[in-house]
Amino acid sequence: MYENMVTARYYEERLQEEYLEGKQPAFDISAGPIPGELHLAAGHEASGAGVCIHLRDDDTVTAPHRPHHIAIAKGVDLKRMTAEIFGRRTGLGKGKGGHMHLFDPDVNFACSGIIAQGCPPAVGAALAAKKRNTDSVAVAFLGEGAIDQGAFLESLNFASVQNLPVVFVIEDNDWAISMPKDRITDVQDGSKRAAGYDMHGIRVDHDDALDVYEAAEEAIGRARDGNGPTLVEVQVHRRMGHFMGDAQGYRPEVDIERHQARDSIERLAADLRAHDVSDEDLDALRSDAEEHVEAAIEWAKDQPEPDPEEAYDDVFTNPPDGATDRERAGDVRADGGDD
Ligand SMILES: Cc1ncc(C[n+]2csc(CCOP(=O)(O)OP(=O)(O)O)c2C)c(N)n1
Ligand SMILES: [Mg+2]
Repeated sequence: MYENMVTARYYEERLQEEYLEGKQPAFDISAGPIPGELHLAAGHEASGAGVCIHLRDDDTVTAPHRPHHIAIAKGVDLKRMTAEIFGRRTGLGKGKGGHMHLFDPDVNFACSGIIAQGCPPAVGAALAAKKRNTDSVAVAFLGEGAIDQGAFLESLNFASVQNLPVVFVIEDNDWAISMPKDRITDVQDGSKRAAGYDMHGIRVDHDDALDVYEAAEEAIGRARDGNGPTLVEVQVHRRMGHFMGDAQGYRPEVDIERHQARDSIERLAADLRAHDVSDEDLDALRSDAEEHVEAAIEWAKDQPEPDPEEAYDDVFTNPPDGATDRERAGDVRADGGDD
């Protein structure tokens, strides 16, 4: 878990540097090697690592718009993921999805920029696992800002009524962009929503990786043993802005300091030292992680850009009846639009 967490943290720090290149002095979101929005997850690491350590490649994970720590913990190929983030042709989605749309079928990982969108597909994967009589499970991660979305609430209901092997993990970082949690819901403990579906609910109220590990062990074990779904909420911390370029004018300085002071990585390091893991061992894990990240970034930046001729390839499936050959080939939009 420690190796995973330091990899994720260093990855975010390096992406932050790469992202800002070419976007200054006036912030230009479309410029630089990583064009578009970038949501970094520094401070969320305990949740991804503590949950995904219990998963196998054949288990499914869906993640939201802040996905990197979860993808890393699930074992997504770091080189191809990084190439995707840099918009390169050898990226996971041939450079067309970017950082919010990472799909790795080798380890059954997907994420989406639409909040709570990952819940129904995770429930679908769980239903498929049940019908196939396998013991694989699915986990849907979402933010606390998404817990009033219909997609989430309907997924809880369906998972419960069908007794599906799925776990929902709410990452509660107190904020949904600029909106504090207490302004969007009167139920501050999101895991309580489980009760309305006769489902197990657990809240880990601090982002201690070992406590997340234990909560996830119980939840994933229940799913794998055929005993149905669980809703887990983990308190995490948003150490950065909502996305890169967010000046956070809405956020009290004291709140930023509180989130930055709480570091689950330092906490796990202290736990490991208390169990006689040496500083040298921790340093070695950290430098291996840094090398791994640097190699992925170096590789990604060397990869070719996509060919504009291929812009529409793989974009449409199942063109509607009546689509022309040109539309089928993806040359123009099947609904007649030309943009
Ligand atoms: C269905 C939908 N509505 C609105 C948005 C715009 N949006 C992007 S992120 C976000 C807030 C997400 O907050 P939270 O779920 O707490 O995740 P966090 O960013 O804190 O990790 C919103 C409203 C969206 N992406 N999808
Ligand atoms: Mg949030």
